[in-house]
Amino acid sequence: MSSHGVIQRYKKYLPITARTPALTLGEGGTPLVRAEALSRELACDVYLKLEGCNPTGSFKDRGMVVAMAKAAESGARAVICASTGNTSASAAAYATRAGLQSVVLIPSGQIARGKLAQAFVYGARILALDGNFDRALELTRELGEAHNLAIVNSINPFRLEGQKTAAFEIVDDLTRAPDILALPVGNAGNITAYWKGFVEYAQVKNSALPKMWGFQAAGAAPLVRGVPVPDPHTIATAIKIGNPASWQGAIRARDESGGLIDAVTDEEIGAAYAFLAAREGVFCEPASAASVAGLLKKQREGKLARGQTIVCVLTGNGLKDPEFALASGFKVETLPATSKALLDALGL
Ligand code: AN7
Repeated sequence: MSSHGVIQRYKKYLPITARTPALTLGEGGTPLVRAEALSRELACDVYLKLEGCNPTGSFKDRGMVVAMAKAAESGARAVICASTGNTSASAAAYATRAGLQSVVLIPSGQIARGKLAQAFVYGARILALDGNFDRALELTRELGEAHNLAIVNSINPFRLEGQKTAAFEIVDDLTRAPDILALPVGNAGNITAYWKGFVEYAQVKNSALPKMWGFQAAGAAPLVRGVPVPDPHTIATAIKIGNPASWQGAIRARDESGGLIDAVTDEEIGAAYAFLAAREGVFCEPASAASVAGLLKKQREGKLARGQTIVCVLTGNGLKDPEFALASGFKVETLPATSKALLDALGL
């Protein structure tokens, strides 16, 4: 069966009209895989939502397809976004698909290479700023409003509408809501959208509501500190954000669900990233591993009860950031092309 994507599958829950183009690159329908090692480690039933399996390798595609379809429907000719990388890759792909030009503002030198490669190949106009993501988003708002460019950051409500479909899929796949949903938090659109999705589905399907557990990087944790961070820093460049646009949405998701938003250090993120690859066979990007780092931290603190059903959202594919993957001591052994050399190297 061909893949019809988020708009087709969840049309009745989305602001789709007869004039909205049936845009898709096959987004959504991502795997929910049981994490065997992590379940043992946490004495819980843990699942990984592999959002890196989306067409451009991140969760952004779900919201982007709806935002882009609505932009095309409204007659926009070009779209603009600020990005730590994944939004730009997704915007560039879906803009091309919709026949629109994309303009992406990125913090110079702070975007993982895979994401930059995507924006380039899909044909975005890439503008690298001498400034951070938060400044890029301010400029996006200014340009978008003044020059009739459709803004496709998550301040565009259609992004959150499409994004909420991930919550629907989790409830459909588990045949219930999890007890806890763990996810990384940057600009806070995703946590806001998941909560909206769980609440809407609870009304339709009578499903329960999970506790929302969001995790920020310790050097970029404005929601944990309660004030914007003017100069955020973390190895997880995707979530290097000091003043999240959906601040209130994140706080509401946390408080209405009885959840929490906490910080994890770069060391904890790196350890969770390595655990997922080496023990689960799942290669995600560093920011995504913040969700697992957070669960491991809560368990160490004695704040994770046994036996709960947990879904951990792995927001982006590990291939996005090959430099991070290879930075910790990767070395290739080059050998003569003989079976003897190979057997000697293996000690057989
Ligand atoms: C892999 O691409 O903000 O809290 O500009 O790429 O909804 O912002 C990316 C964010 C988590 C945080 N994981 O989600 C962007 C951008 C990955 C991400 C987040 C991002 P939000």
